[in-house]
Amino acid sequence: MSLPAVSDLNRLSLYMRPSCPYCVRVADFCGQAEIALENRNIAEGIHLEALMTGGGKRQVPCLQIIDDQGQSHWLYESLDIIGYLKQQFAI
Ligand SMILES: N[C@@H](CCC(=O)N[C@@H](CS)C(=O)NCC(=O)O)C(=O)O
Repeated sequence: MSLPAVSDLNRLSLYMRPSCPYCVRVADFCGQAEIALENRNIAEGIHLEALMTGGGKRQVPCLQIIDDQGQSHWLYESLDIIGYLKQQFAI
C-alpha cells in the first residue's frame, strides 16, 4: 500500500516507548534532521489503545500519518519510518 505524501508535521505522530531502542533510533534521526514529531508514549493507555485499534499491533515505533482526507495510515519498522521521513522532508 502506498503512503500519502505529507509535509505538515501536524499530520504525523510517533507511537513509541522511551526505553525502546528502535524508537530511540527514530528519535535520534529526528533530532539530527530537526523534525519535531509529536511523540505518543504507549505507556499511556489512550495511546496504546489508539495504536492497537488503528495500526493493528502493539509494536513500536509506529508512525501515524493522516492524509488529506483525514484517513490514518500506520507505518511500522524504524528503518521504514526513517526512510519515509527522509523522502517527505527531502533529507
Ligand atoms: N524491527 C522493528 C523492531 C521493533 C520492536 O521490536 N519493538 C519492540 C520494542 S523495542 C516492541 O514493540 N515490542 C512489543 C511491545 O513492546 O509491546 C523496528 O525496527 O522497528
